[in-house]
Amino acid sequence: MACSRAMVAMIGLVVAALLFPAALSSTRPDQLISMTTDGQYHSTRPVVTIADGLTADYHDVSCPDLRGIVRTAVVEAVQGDITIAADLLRMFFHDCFPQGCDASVLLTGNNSEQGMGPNLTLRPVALNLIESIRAAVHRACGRTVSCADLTVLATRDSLVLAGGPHFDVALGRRDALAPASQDLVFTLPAPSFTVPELLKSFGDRNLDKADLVSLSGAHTFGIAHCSSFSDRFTPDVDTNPAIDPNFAAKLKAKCAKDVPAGTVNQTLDVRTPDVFDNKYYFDLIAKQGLFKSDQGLIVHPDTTRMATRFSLNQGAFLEQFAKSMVKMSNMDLLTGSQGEIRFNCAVPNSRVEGIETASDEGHAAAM
Ligand code: HEM
Ligand SMILES: *[C@@H]1O[C@H](CO)[C@@H](O)[C@H](O)[C@H]1NC(C)=O
Ligand SMILES: *[C@@H]1O[C@H](CO)[C@@H](O)[C@H](O)[C@H]1NC(C)=O
Ligand SMILES: CC(=O)N[C@H]1CO[C@H](CO)[C@@H](O)[C@@H]1O
Repeated sequence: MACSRAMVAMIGLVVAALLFPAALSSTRPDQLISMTTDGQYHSTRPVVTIADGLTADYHDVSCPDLRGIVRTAVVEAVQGDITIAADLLRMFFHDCFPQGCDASVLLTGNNSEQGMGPNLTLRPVALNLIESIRAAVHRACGRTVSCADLTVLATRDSLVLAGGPHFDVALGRRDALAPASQDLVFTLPAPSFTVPELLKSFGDRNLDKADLVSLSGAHTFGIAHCSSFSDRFTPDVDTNPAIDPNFAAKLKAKCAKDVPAGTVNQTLDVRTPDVFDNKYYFDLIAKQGLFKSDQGLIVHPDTTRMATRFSLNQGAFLEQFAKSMVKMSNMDLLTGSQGEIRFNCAVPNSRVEGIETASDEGHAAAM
């Protein structure tokens, strides 16, 4: 009984989403207007274990205005271009997943992660925003805050602006001295992955099924390029989950015009492309998930229940997403005297000309 009522409710939601996609995206302007810049957030979310070496008040003495400076810069950037929120979230994932959040993904130059396959077109706008926030924070406080902490804070703030959940960010991360190795960067999952492959990939990082199903919901906003989903034009019954034939035909026609390659893009969530909500899971139910890795979640017996639940209960999705973000932001960190605090987020201190890289942190404010 309960089960069939849930089915009816679910079908109702899907029909509503199909009929009124515009109405469902109407939250965006309010989200932006209701944003405050006073530096105060009050989280009601459950406390998740904080990683060793991090504390909530890490920079309170050395940089009391830190959270306000970051928030102001993010509000300004995201109000000008909401798509930056998705860019930041993807960059956060690519920073944290391979070897922990250490801003290694921001490094440019030889062997940079940005030049490796799975970077999958990280957009310079997000990289540049973090560096401009770094400059503002270091102007106010000296070289006291790492690019790694700034990336996590800015990502959280932009997520809230796009409609996503707020979560508390503990601080004290340090920056990597060099980019992650190619082997680690290639541990990032590919869009062609099946659910067992995704579970293995996440499991290797101590991320579980709830982390996979909720964090994949990040594909509720942002864009992808044709090369990431061209395997979806011709689904193969054995390994490639079903796709709505009209949707497949549209994608195929769109990508036929992708000349030169990489110029066409497709929104990841066809219902509310710029809003962080649970419509991604509606897409999956309608067989309109863009990647094989997305669509599999609603089909595979290990994940279908949770993906369906997130489509029915946005609160449950946002709560799990927040928990999983905290978990990912605390994995394998550099803290204490490990790593460094960069002078420039794109360059390790060892490559900064004419700078003594000895421990002058904390005195930089006097410079
Ligand atoms: C579960 C495995 C995942 C796979 C296979 C995957 C794969 C991809 C791919 C292929 C793209 C498009 C790249 C392009 O063509 O330009 C993309 C975009 C994106 N991904 Fe994922 N991703 C995964 C998990 C995540 C996670 C955990 C997050 C964050 C929590 C995330 C956030 C995003 C965002 C926000 C975008 C859009 C970026 C933009 O618009 O600039 N993804 N992902
Ligand atoms: C990159 O490597 C080349 C050749 O080893 C070297 O000349 C160059 O200075 C390096 N660039 C950076 C930014 O480290
Ligand atoms: C995606 O395509 C649209 C429409 O062609 C374009 O306006 C937008 O700038 C593109 N976005 C990116 C990130 O390339
Ligand atoms: C931003 C960036 O550096 N993107 C690179 C990602 O990787 C591909 C393939 O290795 C490069 O062609 C892009 O330039």
